[in-house]
Amino acid sequence: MSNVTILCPYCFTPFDRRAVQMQCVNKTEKQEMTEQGIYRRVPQCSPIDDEKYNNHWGTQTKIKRVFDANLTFGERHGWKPIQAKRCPICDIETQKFVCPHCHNWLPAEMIEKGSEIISVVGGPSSGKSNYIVALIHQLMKYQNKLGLSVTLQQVGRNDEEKTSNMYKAAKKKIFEDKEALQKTQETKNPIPWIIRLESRITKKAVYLVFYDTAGESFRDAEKMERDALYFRYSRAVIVAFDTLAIPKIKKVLEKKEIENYTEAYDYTEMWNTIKAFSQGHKSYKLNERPYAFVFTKFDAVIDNCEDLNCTVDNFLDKDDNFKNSQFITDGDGLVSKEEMKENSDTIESYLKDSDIWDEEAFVTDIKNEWGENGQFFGVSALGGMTDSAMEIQTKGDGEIKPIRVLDPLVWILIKLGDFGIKCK
Ligand SMILES: Nc1nc2c(ncn2[C@@H]2O[C@H](COP(=O)(O)OP(=O)(O)OP(=O)(O)O)[C@@H](O)[C@H]2O)c(=O)[nH]1
Ligand SMILES: [Mg+2]
Ligand SMILES: [Zn+2]
Ligand SMILES: [Zn+2]
Repeated sequence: MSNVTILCPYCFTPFDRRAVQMQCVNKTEKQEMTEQGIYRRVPQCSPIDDEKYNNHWGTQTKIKRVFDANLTFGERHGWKPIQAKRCPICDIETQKFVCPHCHNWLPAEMIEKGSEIISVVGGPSSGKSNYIVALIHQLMKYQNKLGLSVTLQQVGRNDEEKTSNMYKAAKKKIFEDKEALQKTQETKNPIPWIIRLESRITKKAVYLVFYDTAGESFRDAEKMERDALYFRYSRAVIVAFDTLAIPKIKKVLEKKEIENYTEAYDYTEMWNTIKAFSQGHKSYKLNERPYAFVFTKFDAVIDNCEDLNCTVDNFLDKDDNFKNSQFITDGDGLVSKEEMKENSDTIESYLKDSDIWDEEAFVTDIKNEWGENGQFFGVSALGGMTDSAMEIQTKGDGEIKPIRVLDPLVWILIKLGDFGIKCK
């Protein structure tokens, strides 16, 4: 435990656990007399300009003082948990850990137990934002079946930026107001969603980190520099592809006058970026890590299968609706690796077939590069299309039902191993 490397989910820079820093949390004030002889209240420990923090966020705000943790011998070697430390200025105790590179607040357990990260990436309009919310929704709902405990992290610059609160707002929008999330605005510094998954059985933990970047930023070479860090340091990646942007599917929907109100971008761009990065950095051995290649908005494939020329039998339940994962629908709660593999093979066959999706070069490329470490998934975050007002077109009882959104993550956890996922 002594020399564990922590990967900061803000700046994506790894650091040795022993280099962690602390931040003062003293909120008390004291009386101070001004030059005019008037008393005023000032903080006991005044916030200061912090270069690292301001550089990260491109701001000029003052923050509470950051200082070295000065770990004891036992803490350095991981024999003892890190105790609260006293601020060198005000002598008040704090247990708030921050990254030594960007001075952002990090979850205490990340420092205590190390961090491994799974990231979610995707091109513009690939459905990332809606997918992550649906993924969290389903994780919260089915964590027991999977033997996981899921915690939305409570760190951030302010309350709104804490994952738990970002989720609360987004969940209300999708699941109560039944509206899809809007296109993400391009910002210099997206806020990471940080979700901790811990196996109740083996106690192994991993952080699911999603930077809600506007997909456009993956297309900009300069920003790619930073985004490349995701690929370099993530143990596994979920890559979202926009199903509605596959040319064959686009054409069929247009012919049926089914309007896609979201602009469709070249869905292969993200893959080409990953491939170029992987080939340019062979030593990172990216293709030895699990990559889940996820076709989002798969409801469109199920609902238009006849026009799309494809048989979707293994995706259907007995009522001919898009079938959810077996561990959810079956009483035994066991994960079926076989079912996931079958679905992947089916998607692969659609891609290869010139009468169906006609994307042979793309699929062959992925298979050549990633082999068994890549698998295809078809998921639906919203369960149906959205209309011009972003309202989700529901079916049946009118509830929003994400389908198969957990599969990519479950497959990754099985691949990474030791998460105690029970399989058939
Ligand atoms: N049919 C269907 N449409 C979806 C689904 N999820 C998202 N969409 C549509 O796709 C649009 C884009 O989804 P987002 O989640 O905003 O995609 P994004 O990748 O975050 O996009 P950027 O923020 O622009 O990069 C949404 O506004 C919906 O109209 C789904 O599960 N099914
Ligand atoms: Mg988005
Ligand atoms: Zn950092
Ligand atoms: Zn202080």
